[in-house]
Formats: sequence, structure tokens, C-alpha cells
Amino acid sequence: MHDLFAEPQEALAAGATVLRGHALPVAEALLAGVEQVAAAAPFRHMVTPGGFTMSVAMTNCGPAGWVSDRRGYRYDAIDPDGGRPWPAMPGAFRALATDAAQAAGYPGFVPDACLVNRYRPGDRLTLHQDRNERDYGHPIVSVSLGLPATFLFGGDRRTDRPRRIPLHHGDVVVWGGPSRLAFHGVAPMKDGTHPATGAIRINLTFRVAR
Ligand code: MD3
Ligand code: FE
Repeated sequence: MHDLFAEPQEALAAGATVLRGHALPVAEALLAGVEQVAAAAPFRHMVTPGGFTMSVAMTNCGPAGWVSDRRGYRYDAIDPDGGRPWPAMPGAFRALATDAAQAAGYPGFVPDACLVNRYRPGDRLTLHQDRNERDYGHPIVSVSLGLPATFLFGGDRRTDRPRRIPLHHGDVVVWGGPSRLAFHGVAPMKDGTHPATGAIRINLTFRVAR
């Protein structure tokens, strides 16, 4: 049983909650899971529909994987690089996502998709909305591991000036309700090393895609 009052819980915006350090007790297990997933479905740089290669490297686990290519963005059960289903979602991943969602007020969250993002210094994610999921009634749970990042949290329009939110190793953010379709991104990563990952940030993003 997770103690709701044992850690700082910041309301970022309506429906969005930062759980500082929530993943610290399982960080090593999560990173071991990332190694396992990447052994079966290696990190790759996807291409956007507009023809740009993303600086962030990605892979997936679970029944539905997020993919991008010249044809568009979508979820697919098959890894286009390997031609096989994405690796299973490690139990520790699903348990953490369900627990964090519950702690933020979203009971019964069972993700079918986990996108694993790998950032190196200089990498960034430009402002975007997550709109490839069927039902925006489900929240998104994100877990930060390794190097810190500056998360950019905007509004309903791309032109709304984003807030800058520092995210550190072990932080978990749950985005639901009115925040679910907010524009967001990650500022260019600074140089550095982290004891758990070296010069890398890993972000796990859990979704109900279908
Ligand atoms: C706010 N990843 O994979 S996770 C993504 O740190 C993505 O790798 C970022 O944006 C990363 O699509 C941010 C946090 C996140 C995810 C989804 C959101 C924040 C969100 C959806 C709506 C609002
Ligand atoms: Fe996103």
C-alpha cells in the first residue's frame, strides 16, 4: 500500500500532478527493465511524417507501440524494425504506472503502451500534443530516470508560452483531465552524467492507447 502523504505532491495544473521521487525505490528495477526491452527492440531514431529524424531515440514495450514514419504517427502491435511484437511490459513498469495514477487520483489505470524515450545531451522534443490515443479520458503517466531535464508545459495552443518544470531522476508526472491535451516538450538536454545512467535521460511514458 502506497502512503499518499509520504512524498511531496505538486498540482501543476488542473488534472496534472508531479510525484517527486515516486519511482526512486524501483529506479534500478526500471532501468534493468529498459535494458531488457532494448535488447529485444533496440532504440532507434524515428522519422516524422515531415521527414525529420528525431534526436530522441525510442523503443516500446507492451501490446501497443508508438511509431512514426513518413506515413504518420500511430500505435502498432509490431515493431517495424524487427517485424515482431514489441517486448512485454515488465511487471515493475505496469505496477509503478498503476500505483502512480492511483496516487494522483486516477484509480484503475492499466496501460497497454509504454514508450521508452532516450535523451542524450543536446537532444530535445519540440512542443506537441499527444493525440494518437483513442480515449483522452485516460491519463498519461511519465517517469524520469537519469539526467535531469527541463519539461516544457504549455497550454491548449502551440503559441501559449510554456512553463519550465525541472524533472529529476525518480520523478513521476500524471497528466489527465484538462491537462491531457496540453502542448508539451523537453528543452535541449544539458551536458552531465548521472550515477544511475551516465550521460542519458530515460523517460517512460505509459498510455492507454486503444
Ligand atoms: C503533458 N515525452 O513521449 S513525458 C512523449 O519527457 C513526451 O520524454 C516527454 O512528451 C519526455 O510524447 C514528456 C510527459 C508528458 C507526456 C504526455 C503529456 C507530458 C504530457 C500529455 C499531455 C500533457
Ligand atoms: Fe508527448
